[in-house]
Amino acid sequence: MSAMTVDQVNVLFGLPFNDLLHRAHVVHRQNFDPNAVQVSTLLSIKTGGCSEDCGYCSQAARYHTGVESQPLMSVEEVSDAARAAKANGATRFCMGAAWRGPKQRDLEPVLDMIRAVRSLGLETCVTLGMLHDDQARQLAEAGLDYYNHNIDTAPDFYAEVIHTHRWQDRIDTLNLVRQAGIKVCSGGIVGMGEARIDRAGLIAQLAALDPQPESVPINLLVRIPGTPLGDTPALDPIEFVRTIAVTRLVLERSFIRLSAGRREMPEELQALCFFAGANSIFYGERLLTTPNPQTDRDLALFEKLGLRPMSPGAAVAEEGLDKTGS
Ligand code: SAM
Ligand code: DTB
Ligand code: SF4
Repeated sequence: MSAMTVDQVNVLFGLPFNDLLHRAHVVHRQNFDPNAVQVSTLLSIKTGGCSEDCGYCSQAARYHTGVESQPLMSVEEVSDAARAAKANGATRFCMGAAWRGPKQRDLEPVLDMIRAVRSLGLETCVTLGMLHDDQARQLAEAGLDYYNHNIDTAPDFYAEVIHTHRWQDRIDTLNLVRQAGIKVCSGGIVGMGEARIDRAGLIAQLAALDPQPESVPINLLVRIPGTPLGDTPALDPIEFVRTIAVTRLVLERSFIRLSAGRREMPEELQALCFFAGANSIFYGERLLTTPNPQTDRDLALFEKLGLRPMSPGAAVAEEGLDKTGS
């Protein structure tokens, strides 16, 4: 679907639930194997002590969240973690650093990590904050497959949550990533106290990226005590499913990752999200600083739902693709 206005996206949010889920599922089947889920494992390669003030984040130095700062890991430690992730069935390895953006002396070891993870036959993804100059090109040269950089929320709501950088700075980095030929992973967080129109704004902005991001993580806020958003009321789970369904309708060919917040989601809620068009997860017992579901629970859920992990690079699966949408 081509880019839509915020109001058009908002209309989709207001559809009767059954109509919305049916439409989203038909679009999902037209573009993907509905029973295959892309599986990524996340590792925090540098934790805490971040200069930024993102109101949801456990790693901002200014909030007292109990997260212990840890310096950049060694290439060997990262390689070991990637090998273990591969042995557990992950096909993509995502490395996250709590930086506003990397300094050149930080970037060099990260380039080595990318080469090392790639050499194991895993897809690579990093999320390092804002990039400048030719950092994106250096990442591309090291063989990076994906750069994760979330626009997080609608432009109008952004300044309610983050004051140390601007929404437009995120877009500027995404443009550098795209120009360097790296695939884009960009999504956002819901459940931060935003209104539905802000969720529509987030999705409309993601859809307006040209080309649209290959991967779209939808995070449900993990409420971290000590952060400004630590006491935010929970988002209604049905509204969360609607968010996934609308994202599928508007970003027809993007992978939609059911990201943070899965640990608090009952199986039936996750199942509805997979039906509504989510087809990627973080797999492994930790996100960055908070727990993710146990791997045996995820495997049991896959088994119950007849889902299977997707092979790497299968952006549009030929097998099982249902052009009729039936
Ligand atoms: N520092 C880099 C940056 O901000 O881009 C990379 C790491 S940052 C932790 C990556 C993303 O994780 C954020 O943009 C946000 O979307 C997500 N995130 C962080 N804390 C979260 C939380 N408590 N709940 C849900 N998502 C969160
Ligand atoms: C994304 O969209 N979600 C991930 C990853 N990209 C880097 C991070 C989720 C973080 C959840 C809170 C934590 O563990 O600190
Ligand atoms: Fe820093 Fe990223 Fe957390 Fe913001 S989201 S405080 S930039 S680690």
